[in-house]
Amino acid sequence: MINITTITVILPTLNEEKGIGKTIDSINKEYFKNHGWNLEIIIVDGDSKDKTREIAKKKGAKIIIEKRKGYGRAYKTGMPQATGELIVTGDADATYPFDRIHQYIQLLIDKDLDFITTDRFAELKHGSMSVKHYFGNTILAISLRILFFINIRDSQSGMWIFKKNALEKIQPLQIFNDGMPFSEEIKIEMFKAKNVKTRETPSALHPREGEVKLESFKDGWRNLKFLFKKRITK
Ligand SMILES: Nc1nc2c(ncn2[C@@H]2O[C@H](COP(=O)(O)OP(=O)(O)OP(=O)(O)O)[C@@H](O)[C@H]2O)c(=O)[nH]1
Ligand SMILES: [Mg+2]
Repeated sequence: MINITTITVILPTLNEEKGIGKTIDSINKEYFKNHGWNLEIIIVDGDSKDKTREIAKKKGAKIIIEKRKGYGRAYKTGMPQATGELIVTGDADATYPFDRIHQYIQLLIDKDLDFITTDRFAELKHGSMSVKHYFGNTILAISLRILFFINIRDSQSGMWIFKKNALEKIQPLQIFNDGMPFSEEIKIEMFKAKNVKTRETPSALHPREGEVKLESFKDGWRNLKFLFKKRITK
């Protein structure tokens, strides 16, 4: 049984002034307080040119600046700095259901799991995923299942809930991909690791706030190539 004093929420941010406030506000802080958990919020900011850092700071978040580009790079810098026994991740664009993270945390505790990934397909809100992205995500998820025998539906979900010490049971963070493939890579590493109890849990996806940074085809193709390369070299 894990003893929790602090839970760290890590949010990578790049010009997310429209989503960061809503994302932080939606966390059920009452539940944390009632359970005696400190809530540490860290944003790993890619040198945003808008009000992202200002808003996050006002809402009590710690700010780490990581100028090196990349979604994965942000997590690689942020995760070692988490002081919590548990880490929760997700985009800062108000797409992920941060209002439900206390439920996922409770599930992790009750079932004594080490790593939970969330399935956005269980509840796609209107306008949250274009047909193009749905198609791309489906191909990537099927590829992951075939290549690595990991039975998950959503290989690209960016919301994970895990024990910080699970990071010691997988490959070192430094060798993870710096870009979007970080998301599928952490799932492969956790689901394939010995002594890491994993689960995918139904979740939801809301429409994005703020500008899109993803380059659908380029990033989708990169993710797919990454899967094949990892399969061959592992
Ligand atoms: N620090 C940092 N954060 C980044 C970088 N690129 C993206 N992010 C953040 O990482 C999260 C995921 O990026 P998104 O642009 O939302 O990618 P996505 O969810 O695949 O695409 P959408 O469907 O448009 O939401 C967001 O919170 C971004 O602000 C980067 O280079 N550095
Ligand atoms: Mg996003």
